Amino acid sequence: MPLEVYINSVSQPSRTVLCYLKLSGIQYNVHEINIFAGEQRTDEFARINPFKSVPAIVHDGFNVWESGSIVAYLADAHNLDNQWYPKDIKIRARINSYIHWHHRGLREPILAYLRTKALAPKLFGAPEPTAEVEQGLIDGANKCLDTLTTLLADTHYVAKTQQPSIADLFAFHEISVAYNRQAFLESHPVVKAWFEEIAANPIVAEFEAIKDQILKKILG
Ligand SMILES: N[C@@H](CCC(=O)N[C@@H](CS)C(=O)NCC(=O)O)C(=O)O
Repeated sequence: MPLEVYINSVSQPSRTVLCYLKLSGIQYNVHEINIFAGEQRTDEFARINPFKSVPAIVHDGFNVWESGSIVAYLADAHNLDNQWYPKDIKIRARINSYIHWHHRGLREPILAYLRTKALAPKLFGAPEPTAEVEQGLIDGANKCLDTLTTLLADTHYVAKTQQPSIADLFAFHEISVAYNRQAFLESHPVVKAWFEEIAANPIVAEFEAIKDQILKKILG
C-alpha cells in the first residue's frame, strides 16, 4: 500500500514521524514541504491536512495529520508492536499521556523561546525580545525541563518505559532545537544524560544531521 509522507526536515514532529517510519522498517515516499515558502498553506495541501502544517500522511488514499495521531495510525495499520509504540495497553497509556502533555507542556515553551529569540528576528525582521521578555521565556523553558527531570526519575525514559519509546523521540526533537540548548542541558544533568543517549541512536542522528545542515543555512 503506498504511503506518502509530507514533512519538513527541520520540523520537530516531522522528524519524530520519520524516525518512527525508519525504526519500524516501513517503506514510504517522502515529500519535503517548504514551510518557510508557505507550501503548507495551499488549498491543495489543506486537503491533506486541514490545519495546514506538517507532518501529514496519505496511506492508501487515506489522509492523517497530527504527529501523535500519525504514529498511532501507522502502528495499527502495519500491526506493529515494537519498543517505540508497543501494543501493551498500559505502556501505550503512559506513552499517550506523555504525547498529550507534550504539545503544550514541552513543545510550546521551548518553541516560544526559539521563535522569539532567533526565528522571528532572523527570518522576519522582528525586534529582539527585551531582557524581561527573554527571562520569562527562559523561565518557561526551565520549568518544562524541570518537569522532564521528574518524568525521567523512574526509568530514565519520559513515558516511564523500560526502553526508549516514541515519547522520548517527541521530547528529544523539541529539545534538539532549543535556543541555547547547551546551557539548558548543563543546568538539567538528568535531561542531558537522556538527551545524549537518544542522540546516539543512528537513525535519530541521521535526521539530526540533515536538520542541522538546513538550520545552519537558515540561521547562520
Ligand atoms: N501539533 C502538530 C504541530 C504541527 C506543526 O506545528 N508543524 C509546523 C512545523 S514544526 C508547521 O507545519 N508550521 C507551518 C505553519 O504552521 O504554517 C503536530 O504534532 O503534528
